[in-house]
Amino acid sequence: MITAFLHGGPNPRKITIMLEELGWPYEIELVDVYQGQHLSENFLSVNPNGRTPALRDSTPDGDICLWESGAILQYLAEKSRRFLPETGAARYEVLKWLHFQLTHAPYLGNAHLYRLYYRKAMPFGIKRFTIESTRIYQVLDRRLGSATFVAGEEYSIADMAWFPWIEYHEWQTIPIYPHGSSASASVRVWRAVAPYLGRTPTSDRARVARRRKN
Ligand SMILES: N[C@@H](CCC(=O)N[C@@H](CS)C(=O)NCC(=O)O)C(=O)O
Repeated sequence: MITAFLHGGPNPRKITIMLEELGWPYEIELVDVYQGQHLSENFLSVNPNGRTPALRDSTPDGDICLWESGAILQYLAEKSRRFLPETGAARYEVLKWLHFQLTHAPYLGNAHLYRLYYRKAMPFGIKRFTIESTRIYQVLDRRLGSATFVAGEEYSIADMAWFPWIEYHEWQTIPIYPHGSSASASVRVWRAVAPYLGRTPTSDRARVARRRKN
């Protein structure tokens, strides 16, 4: 049985998207970061870095314990042999775009975190991370202008990593309007990101909420 240690942020959501895509049974252990549960001895024995997500897979050969969303996505993809090609250029295309997300998530996160909680104290931080976030969206927008999904023509774990982050685009004050919308000319129009958001999964939230109740 798989146990996923989660709370409501974008990194844990990568894992619920993957588990829901796979349709595998799993249990959720809610780690309430607002109550400090991620710093409890109990959770630190699962993830010494005290962050969610984490995952335990109890297999006949023993427990496999993982943390870091990218490592968890790769593990589940390799175990299921889905959403990550096993060899060749296509595999490295996925890993490249996955690692780009993992290493650049803090820019996006800081753009909204500083804005939400440190608006007065961190004007330079807000400016820097918003500029960086805008640049990251430009990279994605160019890529999605020539590919259906982030890593090419196949939906992959790279999309599962990007999607829950760019869903927060409004928090980063980066509006996304479809091409031809009535957004004013002064507003950036992300022609390729907007339709992409419509192509990626949105249904895991409802399914996960149902699972929590049962
Ligand atoms: N690099 C980690 C980041 C994990 C992370 O920062 N998770 C957030 C939730 S989205 C968290 O646990 N935050 C608790 C805190 O900052 O105290 C990953 O990709 O798994």
